[in-house]
Amino acid sequence: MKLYYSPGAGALASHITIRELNLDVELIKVDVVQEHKTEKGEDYYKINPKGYVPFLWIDANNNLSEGAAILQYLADQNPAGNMSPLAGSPERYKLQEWLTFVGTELQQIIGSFFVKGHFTEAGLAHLHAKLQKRLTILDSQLSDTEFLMGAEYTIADAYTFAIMNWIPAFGLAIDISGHKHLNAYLDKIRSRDAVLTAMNEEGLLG
Ligand SMILES: N[C@@H](CCC(=O)N[C@@H](CS)C(=O)NCC(=O)O)C(=O)O
Repeated sequence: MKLYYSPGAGALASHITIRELNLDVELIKVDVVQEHKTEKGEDYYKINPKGYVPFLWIDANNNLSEGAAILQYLADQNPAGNMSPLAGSPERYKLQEWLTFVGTELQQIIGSFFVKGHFTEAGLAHLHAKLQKRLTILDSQLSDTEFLMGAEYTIADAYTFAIMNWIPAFGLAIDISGHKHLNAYLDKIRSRDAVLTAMNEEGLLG
């Protein structure tokens, strides 16, 4: 298998999961900001016509794009690693609810701050207010449970961390100081060995 990623992108969640589960996956860095080429100079659009990361090449006949799908595929490669409830279980649907929340709410709203110059002042204020509501949902969940799904650390946590990490990594002007449970949770995830390994491999530790 090969994971196409870009340093600090949402693909960090897949990278973390690979390290958590000791999966044998080759990592291939892609420039998705300017050239859309791999580090070997291949045209990335020929590999993944969508042009974005993450992208998982499984074999000559199978591949996956979209972070939430890739994360579930990776977790299912090592069920003993407990990063996802088993497919078909009621808990799996709850996990999918969280993955969808992270992908469509957190990732999309926080991603908008990369192009904040395109918004009016009122538009930006609306985005900030909307994001704070989403962060309150997370904070409230984490006041009751250690991780999003309860006591077990899952791919939904790796995904949340990867997206929330955009704020410090890219210096986004988003204040999360009012969400103490969320902050403690992110600190706990940041100190995991697999997370530090993946971040180090992406050159994110300075
Ligand atoms: N829907 C995709 C979105 C992935 C995405 O937006 N990736 C960004 C980096 S975080 C990217 O590669 N952007 C480059 C581009 O859109 O060309 C997912 O959830 O995986």
